[in-house]
Amino acid sequence: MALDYDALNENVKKCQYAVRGELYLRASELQKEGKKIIFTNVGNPHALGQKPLTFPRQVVALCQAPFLLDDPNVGMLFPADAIARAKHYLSLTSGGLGAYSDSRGLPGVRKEVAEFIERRDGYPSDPELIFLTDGASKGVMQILNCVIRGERDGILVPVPQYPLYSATISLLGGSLVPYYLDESENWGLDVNNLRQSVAQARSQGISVRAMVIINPGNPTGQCLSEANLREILRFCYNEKLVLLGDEVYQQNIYQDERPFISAKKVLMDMGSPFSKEVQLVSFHTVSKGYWGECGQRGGYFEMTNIPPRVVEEIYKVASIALSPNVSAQIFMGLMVSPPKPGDISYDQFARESKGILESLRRRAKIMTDGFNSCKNVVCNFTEGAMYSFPQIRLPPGALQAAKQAGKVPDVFYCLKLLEATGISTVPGSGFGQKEGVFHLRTTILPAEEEMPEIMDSFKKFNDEFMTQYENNFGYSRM
Ligand code: DCS
Repeated sequence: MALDYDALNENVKKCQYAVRGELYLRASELQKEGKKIIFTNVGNPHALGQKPLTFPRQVVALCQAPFLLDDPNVGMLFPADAIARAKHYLSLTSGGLGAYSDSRGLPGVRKEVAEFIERRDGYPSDPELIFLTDGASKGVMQILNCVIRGERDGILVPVPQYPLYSATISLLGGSLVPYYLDESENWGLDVNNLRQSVAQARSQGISVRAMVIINPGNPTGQCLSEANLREILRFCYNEKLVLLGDEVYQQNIYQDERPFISAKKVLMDMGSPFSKEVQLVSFHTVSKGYWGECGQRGGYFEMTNIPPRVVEEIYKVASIALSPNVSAQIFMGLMVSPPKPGDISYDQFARESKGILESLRRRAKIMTDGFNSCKNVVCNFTEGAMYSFPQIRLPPGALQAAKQAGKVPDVFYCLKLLEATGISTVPGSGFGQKEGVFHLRTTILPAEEEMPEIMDSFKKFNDEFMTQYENNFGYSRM
């Protein structure tokens, strides 16, 4: 039978997604047995206690329950600007939140996204080239689906990378072409590495078609500089690659030296011929930033220099799924046009969002400092995004013990950490890392007041683990 395991599509079996892999499954088991688990494996802020922003929830609540708008007491429960916004969004739909929208999303919301991009970058943006999606994931999958024709089509992906990319490329039967980020350069991207990766892939008969950048990085947390983005775009121009710019963490910046700058802005700044020719698709989401509305599943992508006939084809494919979530589209509309100074809800909105971002900034530092105080652990500062990705230098005794247990060394370490402390992380092998080098990923999302205790418990476990397995034969290499 087609759904017997042996008969399954091999690409489905090959595909791996570490964020919900072995560690997550074991953590869920332990939780069922009554152990307290700190889930730092997924960048899911509300699951770790982050409160939703008030204004967007008020607006969407009214859109979900439009009969409240007819209630004479509505003004006692909801501020006037939330009521006005709810009416505005309902007027953009054809039948409220229970009706499908256009498969590209509501035209009115796509216009708001285009206006946001124009304000952000200082260049025009066309709503016709913006598609709303169920989270950024669906957008990435739609575009990769259009790019990958078979196993000889290669996609350049950073290593370490977020496994959405490796998993989708496997699922679609394409080839992942890795380029390594340099840990000793704060996970910087060296264009010479890119050239080598492309040359090597070509020598194996792979035609490299697209390049992924994650800026700010997941799991690595680095922010790309403008100069680096320019080099990347020039490289894509020379090599005729579509650039997929994953910019879902653009609001999550924790340092001032390298603010977020979009690939679209850098491309437009470069002028002709680059700005007219380099093909770029940029992704964004409501799951990250200070919104963290992961469960709503809202996202968009913007296409630059993609021919109209191709846009039509992508529209056709999007149409097969009928419509992105309509309530999530409204979240996206609100994210790109939040309350403005002078609006009734502005002060509260600004206070809430600033509170979340400032706390994330402090948590990023507590985590990095905590990791760097541990024996045999080194960690680059989280410049942006939501993760910390420390390198764990495992002593030979630990490598041996892992081998005996039939586990990859970093999986072995993370399982021991989970059993000892309840901290659920993702082993670095799930994101890709250089041979013989080990990491783990945690989010920086646990509540700030719990952070010192979590880091103390990590340090106690780690330092004991290192002492237990240490011997005189050296370490896994840097
Ligand atoms: N791109 C990157 C780089 C991500 O980290 C994520 C989610 C996505 C896209 C997709 O997000 P949405 O589909 O929700 O818009 N990050 C996962 C992670 O690493 N932990 O949690 C989710």
